[in-house]
Amino acid sequence: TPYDYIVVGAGPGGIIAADRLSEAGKNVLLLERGGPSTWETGGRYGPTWAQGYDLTKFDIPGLFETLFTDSNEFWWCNDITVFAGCLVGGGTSVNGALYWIPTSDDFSTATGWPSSWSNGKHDPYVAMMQERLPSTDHPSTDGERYLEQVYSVVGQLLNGQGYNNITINDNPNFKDHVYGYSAYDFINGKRGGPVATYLQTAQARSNFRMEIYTYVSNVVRNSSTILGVQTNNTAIGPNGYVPLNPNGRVILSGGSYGSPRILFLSGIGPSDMLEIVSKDPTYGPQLPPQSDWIDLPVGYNVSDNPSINLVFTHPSIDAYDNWATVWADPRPADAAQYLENQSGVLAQASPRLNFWRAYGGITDNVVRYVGDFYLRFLYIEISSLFKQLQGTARPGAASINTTMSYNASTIFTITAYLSTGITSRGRIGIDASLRPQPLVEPWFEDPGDEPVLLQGLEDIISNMASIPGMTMITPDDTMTMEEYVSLYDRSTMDSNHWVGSNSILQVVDENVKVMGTDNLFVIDASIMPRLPMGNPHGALMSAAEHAVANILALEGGP
Ligand code: 6FA
Ligand code: ABL
Repeated sequence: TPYDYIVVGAGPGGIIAADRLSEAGKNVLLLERGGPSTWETGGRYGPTWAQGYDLTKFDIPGLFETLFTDSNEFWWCNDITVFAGCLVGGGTSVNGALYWIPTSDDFSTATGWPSSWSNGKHDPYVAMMQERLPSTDHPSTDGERYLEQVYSVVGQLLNGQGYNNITINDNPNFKDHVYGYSAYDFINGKRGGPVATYLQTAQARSNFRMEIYTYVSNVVRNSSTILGVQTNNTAIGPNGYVPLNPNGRVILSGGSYGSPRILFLSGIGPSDMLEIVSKDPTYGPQLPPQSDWIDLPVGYNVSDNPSINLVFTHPSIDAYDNWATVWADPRPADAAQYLENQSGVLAQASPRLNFWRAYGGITDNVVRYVGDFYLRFLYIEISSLFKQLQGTARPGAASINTTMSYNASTIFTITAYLSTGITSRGRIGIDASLRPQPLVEPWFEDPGDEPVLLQGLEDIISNMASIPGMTMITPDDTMTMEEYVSLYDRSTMDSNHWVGSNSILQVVDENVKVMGTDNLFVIDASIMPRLPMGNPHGALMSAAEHAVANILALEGGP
């Protein structure tokens, strides 16, 4: 059967697109290279302690940290050199699920969005997303909060720096000197996200079909017109080829690394990348003739938050065994509580507190009154000097570097990220084996970003002496913060928040159509021209709502 729409990649972008297209009555095929994730999708990889309860590693929020320490790592894309989820749900099946309602700045022209997406025009799509996917800062089904010692200690620290404590997603525009409980898109104490919501409504429709373990190498085109997609799945079409209806459309949702590769293999992108493809014995001969190559800056303008970890101890902290026992040998009472009704420590991923602070040229410092607090409100216009610091605090630590002796059962981490306003940009491309990877690493590529993150880190610990018993063990007392930052292994500054490789207004137009084509679109993190203020998947999902609405409204389609 030919399809009206073929969507490539079942991450958040692809799932939301496929759901809305099928809701509009279109005949939709969603192709995903990976396999199932949560129990609901057919996934069966769970801990022995949860056997008989229909729960996988991806369902149980408290198993989040074990994704990085398990030797069976089938969920990561094995041909991409950074962390990327290759399974149903993409990144949203393996991420920390921190979920932030976008700020009005996240879709401003100052951050690279078209005016048709700015000045309130994006707001309806944020509302649509929230209706499908509410956020919670108390994911345990009993409404209680667990393992909150990190919140108390870091909250006290930030109070001393003039921060205010708010419910973050009730005040999305307040992102300066604020902190609050970590918010998630977990539902009923389990991983929720687009897989538990949008994908379920799509799958209930007869005009929707999903094929897993189906890898799309390229689109097949006649000059500017896409005719179909080439896959490795010979069960869905002759030689794996799937055709479109005559006026059908393809939407690429393979993520910030996956979608650029499909474009390169389809003859779309900078000529140095297309030359690499042309030398490949399998894919070179399938490239369109050079006269049909479409020269677009695919892979440029890439950003990811530079992030740096600080590790501390405090006698009040329960580091939860650094999450090392939750998979094979969890605390029995916590496992029993979780199995009984999805409540307790294991109903939440590791983060406990998130905070934001703005640095540099804020254009409006108006004090506005909210609830019991005075808050500084960030004006919509962002000057190029302004850079946003974001922090996440959690029990445990991924790595510790100290000669000091310390009590490992009381460790906790503060990760500081630089987001909106960073001026560093990198480049994503492919190597001779066609594996996507960073060609230019984006962290601190512009020398203007490093001093701001350094200042942010120094401010975070500025009043540490006022918290009795709080000790920093990485960096330890043998090193200044400046030395720590300058020696920090650049490749470990990866925050997994890659955006920009198919930036809107550069590679895709305001309707997310790939420039120079008639019927090829992109809906995933790669279209976001700048990092949003928080971890990106909230802003990405409202962007997907907006993008698919534009596509449906665009004439000439099926
Ligand atoms: N974002 C947040 O907002 N909060 C978080 O807590 C958070 N944590 C993490 C995290 O802990 C990790 C380890 C990672 C990797 C990411 C995190 N993120 C977080 C970022 C967030 O998950 C991503 O920004 C978001 O998932 C990006 O969504 P996209 O739709 O752009 O792309 P995905 O990579 O999620 O999905 C692409 C899908 O396409 C995958 O399922 C992939 O298998 C499939 N695909 C790719 N190429 C394909 C091809 N050629 N053929 C078929 N399928 C393909
Ligand atoms: C995110 O948005 C980041 O992309 C993740 O890196 C982060 O998780 C989650 N949210 C939660 O804050 C961290 C883990 O807590 C670490 O243990 C792990 O080493 C790191 O991801 C790997 O990048």
